Amino acid sequence: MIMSERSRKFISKKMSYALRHNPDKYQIQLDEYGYTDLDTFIRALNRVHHFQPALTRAAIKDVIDHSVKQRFAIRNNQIAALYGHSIPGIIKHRPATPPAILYHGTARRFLPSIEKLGLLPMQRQFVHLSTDRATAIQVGRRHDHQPVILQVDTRAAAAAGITFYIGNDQVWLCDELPPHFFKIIPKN
Ligand code: HQG
Repeated sequence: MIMSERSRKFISKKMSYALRHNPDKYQIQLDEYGYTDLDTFIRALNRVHHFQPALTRAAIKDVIDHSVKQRFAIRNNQIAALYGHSIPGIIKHRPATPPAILYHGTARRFLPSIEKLGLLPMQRQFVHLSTDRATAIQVGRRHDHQPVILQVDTRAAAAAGITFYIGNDQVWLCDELPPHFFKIIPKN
């Protein structure tokens, strides 16, 4: 099967939308960890979007395998988005001890609010953090061509009772993070 990068991106966006933001539109149910039956999911995507040729398991796997970001997981014939959710019921993630330092890339225009209120989940269920600076810069560039990089002291935050959760190898999640647990650092 040969699929263009454009097709993969289109399918990936629909997958993210269904699994992170609007499962109701697809009439799929997510379990407490965000998983849903893979065949039902594929049928639902085909029903809503009329993919031509119809979406198959192989196509979904192709999309996942060709992505730099590990957005989805498949296990026991079920699929989930690993982070990014905005649906009302909180999706559970595995609590774990993160690396001592994590990063968050954001826009210059958000700084006054972030410095005052801390990092908030905003439209999503959790604050998203990156394991390395380069990834944080990429994340921040989605909001500002000259993003600001924040360095998070996860040990201090954990000692203060903040729980961190694993999204994937590069993405960590947490609830709101008060300003004294992070500082602005240079981009290189
Ligand atoms: C900012 C993408 C004002 C926050 C990425 C961010 C990531 C505040 C924006 C994942 C604030 C929310 C998530 C406050 C936080 N006042 N602004 N108090 N606290 N913010 O997109 O972290 O490609 O919801 O700094 O790679 O940018 O979709 O979160 O700039 O992993 O797979 O509010 O989404 O992955 O923006 O990105 P977002 P994010 P995908």
